[in-house]
Amino acid sequence: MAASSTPHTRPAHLSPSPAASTWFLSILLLTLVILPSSETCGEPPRFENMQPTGNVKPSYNVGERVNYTCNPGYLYRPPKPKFVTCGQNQQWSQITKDTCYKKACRRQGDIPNGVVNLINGSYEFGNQIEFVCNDGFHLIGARILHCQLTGSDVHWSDRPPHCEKIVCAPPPNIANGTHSAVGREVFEYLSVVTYRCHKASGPDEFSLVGESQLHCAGSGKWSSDPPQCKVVKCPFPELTNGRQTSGFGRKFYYKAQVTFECNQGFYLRGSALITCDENSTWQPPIPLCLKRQPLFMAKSRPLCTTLVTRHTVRPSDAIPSRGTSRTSTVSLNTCPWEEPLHVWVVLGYMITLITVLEL
Ligand SMILES: *[C@@H]1O[C@H](CO)[C@@H](O)[C@H](O)[C@H]1NC(C)=O
Ligand SMILES: *[C@@H]1O[C@H](CO)[C@@H](O)[C@H](O)[C@H]1NC(C)=O
Ligand SMILES: *[C@@H]1O[C@H](CO)[C@@H](O)[C@H](O)[C@H]1NC(C)=O
Ligand SMILES: CC(=O)N[C@H]1CO[C@H](CO)[C@@H](O)[C@@H]1O
Repeated sequence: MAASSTPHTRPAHLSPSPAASTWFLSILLLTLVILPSSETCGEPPRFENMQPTGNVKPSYNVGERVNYTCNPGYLYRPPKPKFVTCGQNQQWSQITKDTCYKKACRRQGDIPNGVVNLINGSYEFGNQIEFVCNDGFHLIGARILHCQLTGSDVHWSDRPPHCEKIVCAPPPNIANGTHSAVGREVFEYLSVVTYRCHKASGPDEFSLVGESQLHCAGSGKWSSDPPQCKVVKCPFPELTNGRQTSGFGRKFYYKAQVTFECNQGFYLRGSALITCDENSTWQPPIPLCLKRQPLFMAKSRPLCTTLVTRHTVRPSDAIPSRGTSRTSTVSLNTCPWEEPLHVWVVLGYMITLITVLEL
């Protein structure tokens, strides 16, 4: 050990004197001759996949051989040496870790109606494989298998799964409605049923609330819950100081939409568009028309008003839900200073023109 750690290059501070060099070399030679442990190798190299066989000594003589044993899960690949020899140069002979290679689990092919994917590219232990069923089939069992070590051998973590054809049980029946496939027992993957509501016996129709179409999806489940058939009727949408602008009708069933507008001098708080929801309430709620409050004009110029003439053309009252009423508005402001700027510009131009003509 002492010899092998002696530096090969002489320290810089000794080089100027030839006498010192000679003395140093003598000591070195003497050391090599006296110490028998100089011709040895240290411990043999270690690897994650193989170990030196038997007990490891701290040092080995030149020519001594150390055999290797593959770790559990690894197998010896013959052409390469499975041992190291301590050489004259106190170095172990070459050995690489691919002397022992990973064992592989049994090859696993595709399964009926499904395929296998090699997640890590091979069947070696530590790796995984994944099963995927073809469209219209669903997997029963373990989707992923691990190639794992059991004792000194490797095995798959589970049995391969199987792919089962997707079928659905008949879709549920609903109150006051029916579906398009009553009486059928088995539904293939992706088959569709359509629900509809019965004709109501009372004055109000049933509305279909929810999805009208369901399809047989993966794992044999229907794509959604069945719809409901129920009477949905929102109250008449009344708006004080405002009026309805669209969605006229006598009855407001599920999803009916109405729009509003406030009268002149009022502003809308809330949504101008409301929809009748499944619980027979307007969403968002009916808005409010609130009086405009001009902050500084109200008191200083009480004389300013807008004269408004309105003509409303209503569609035929017999079919109120068809068409919309039209309103034409003519407004005249009593305060000229509230007129838009272009009026003043035209006025100024005319005054200038008259003045120029008189000159
Ligand atoms: C190494 O293995 C060889 C052949 O398998 C055998 O002859 C030899 O005795 C073994 N050496 C040691 C040190 O175990
Ligand atoms: C195999 O691949 C999976 C997914 O990429 C990864 O999580 C896992 O660590 C890999 N296993 C090995 C042994 O490389
Ligand atoms: C209707 O009422 C039910 C039960 O009170 C509630 O769960 C649902 O969210 C309501 N629907 C809407 C659109 O508000
Ligand atoms: C509005 C409503 O739910 N109507 C009828 C629906 O069907 C059930 C029974 O199937 C009746 O009890 C309801 O009156």
